[in-house]
Amino acid sequence: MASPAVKEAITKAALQYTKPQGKVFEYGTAGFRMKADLLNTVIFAVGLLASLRSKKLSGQWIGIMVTASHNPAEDNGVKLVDPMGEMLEAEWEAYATKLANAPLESIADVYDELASKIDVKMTNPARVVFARDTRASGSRLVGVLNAALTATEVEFIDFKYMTTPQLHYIVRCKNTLGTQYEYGEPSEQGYYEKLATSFKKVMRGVKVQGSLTVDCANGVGGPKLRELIKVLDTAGGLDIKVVNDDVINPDALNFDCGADYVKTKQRAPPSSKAGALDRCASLDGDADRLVYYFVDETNTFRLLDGDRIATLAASFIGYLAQNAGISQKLNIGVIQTAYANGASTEYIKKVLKLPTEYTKTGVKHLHHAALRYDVGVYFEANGHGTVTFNENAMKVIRNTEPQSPAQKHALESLQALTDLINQAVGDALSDMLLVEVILAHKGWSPKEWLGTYTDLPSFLERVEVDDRSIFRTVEGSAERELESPFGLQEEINSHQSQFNQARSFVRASGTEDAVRVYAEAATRSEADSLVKRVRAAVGKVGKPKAQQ
Ligand code: G16
Repeated sequence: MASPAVKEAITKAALQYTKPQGKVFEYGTAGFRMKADLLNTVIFAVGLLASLRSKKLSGQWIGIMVTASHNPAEDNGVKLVDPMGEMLEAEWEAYATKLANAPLESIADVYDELASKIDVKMTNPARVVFARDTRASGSRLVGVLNAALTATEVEFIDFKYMTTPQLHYIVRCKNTLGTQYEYGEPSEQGYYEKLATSFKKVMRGVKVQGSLTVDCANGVGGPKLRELIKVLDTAGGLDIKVVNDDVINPDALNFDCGADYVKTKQRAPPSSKAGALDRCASLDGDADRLVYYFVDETNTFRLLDGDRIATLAASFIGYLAQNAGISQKLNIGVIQTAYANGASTEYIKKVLKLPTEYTKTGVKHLHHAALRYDVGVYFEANGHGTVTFNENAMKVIRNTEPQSPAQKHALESLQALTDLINQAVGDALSDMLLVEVILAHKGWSPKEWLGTYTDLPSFLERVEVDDRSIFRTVEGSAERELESPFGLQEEINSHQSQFNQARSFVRASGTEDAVRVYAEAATRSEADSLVKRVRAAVGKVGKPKAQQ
């Protein structure tokens, strides 16, 4: 039971805020996300939940990130980070939802009821670290968070502006400090140094060719990338040109730039001045997503998305494991979602000869599936992902006695990769260094990378509907099949059957008030016709807002 004094403090603090009328909150794909002015009471509830979560885990540090990532500037959001830097345990999402919907007058009782239900020892300490992206609403929301953490007597540290993956890194470092799983120095500088040191190790003997232009979505990734560049200090010949790093104009965030823009529009940001074959990359607003691209000699835009990063990483790790003589001891798997281009899955199975699995959208789902492999490579097509190495993989890499200088080099490179990769969560800055390392080792330009397989033409559309909650997918279908609205899946199937190598699916977004429609097919015109037909079918049942 919470003490009467704490309950009183919670009620007093909560009543400073007003709950938006008639709004039902839900912990979605990546926490709570919506228009920033609706978020006060949700943030307050998240502060309370973090206190319970930390107490339940005997005072381990819990992270809270205030961000809406790829969403427009007027949105904001909040998500919780578990002790090893992973997303909040799924069962607790329901508790977050419950607290977020509790009336403010009785929120202290709901807090107390939850504490009993989850069997939290209330005398345990609670510790929280938090950070935010550069959105204008962030400072107000952090103020609300402060109020909730103070009322519940939580020890907390405000890390101010950070990328989402940096905060995940800090949480993992804090909880592993002084243990055999020590992950690094729990500071921003420690993060840069870990990346730079491992990058230098794995770049021994090779050099990056040409420069890399990085579009930072006018988000927190811009200033943080500049810090990383200082610490990297031209290691490996890396020459990064930072663009779209305006964090002063609040409306510039994710506007006509960033990874989501590039992936969904399949074009470079209009501001891009890159020439033919120039290597370019885009981050999203909180720097957890990364996509690469270039314009070829015929001025055609070429995208290298998350599927491409996954295949590149899996093939390189497989190659190093082979050279190190440990490939028989490591099972490597690749985790994708329904958005993965069919050609990438074929390539993974037939050329890389690796197992693949599909999960629902949301890195939290992919991460868990990845952990079932010694080396789990997971990326969403949108560029969000990483690689995990389990304890067995770490032991094999660390303890194998090299039989030749080549094996020694491969083992050392693998070891350095385990430090270069942010294993806690998808991290655009760490993923960018990983891609640069692999391209340098292979001596590839993005053109050779693109040449590994040919994507099926695809389209991803966003449709605004009256009520997206009616679009429910069949459990176990990895969101490839709808169970409701009734009849829509049959209609999608019938359109799909009329095109070659065609696939289409519909799912409700968990971060935006919209439904997503994906289609791919053998040719661009077939994919285009399919996406239009499915979009129209969604429109019929969902009554798009614009048509009301
Ligand atoms: C978040 C999640 C991703 C997910 C994306 C879109 O990304 O972390 O795993 O793919 O939302 O999800 P949905 O289609 O449900 O809106 P981010 O970069 O916005 O945090």
